[in-house]
Amino acid sequence: MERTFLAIKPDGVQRGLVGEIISRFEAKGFTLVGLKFMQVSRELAEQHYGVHREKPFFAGLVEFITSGPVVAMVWEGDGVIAAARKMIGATNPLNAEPGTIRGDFGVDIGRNIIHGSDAPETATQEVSLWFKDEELVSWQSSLSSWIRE
Ligand code: DAT
Ligand code: MG
Repeated sequence: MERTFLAIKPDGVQRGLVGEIISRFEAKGFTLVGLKFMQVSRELAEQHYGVHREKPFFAGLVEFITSGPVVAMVWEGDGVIAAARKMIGATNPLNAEPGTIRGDFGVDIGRNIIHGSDAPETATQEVSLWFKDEELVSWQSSLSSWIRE
């Protein structure tokens, strides 16, 4: 079953958007299989954003993601990787459509509330970077037959 890694960034936590954001993925019909509230180390931040190492915003990005607690999550369901990216919206919240998380709650690319894996390969990498196998729980909601045919 497809899984993706999502993280509510320090701005989303500080602004009290944790419940709202989790509610959206629950209501959509995806399944939460991993969840932790944590302070991100510099090492984890640099690994997670390694692809952006050469970018001018890299130092600020690492500073920001380590500036306060985050909510790290793994969500499961067919199509969850692409659907979560759509629900999150464009990287710059000013370009993100209303109805998306960034479109509804953000105005600044450096405070864009939530991270979501962008493809199957990165989802696999990020899930294993952030979670140990034993921290992930396979389960099926009793509502599943009302969510998928
Ligand atoms: P996304 O988070 O939509 O996958 P990304 O992978 O291109 O976007 O960049 C990772 C994060 O880096 C992004 O959420 C915010 C920050 N970022 C990206 N481009 C930026 C820029 N031009 N200036 C400042 N921060 C930027
Ligand atoms: Mg990205």
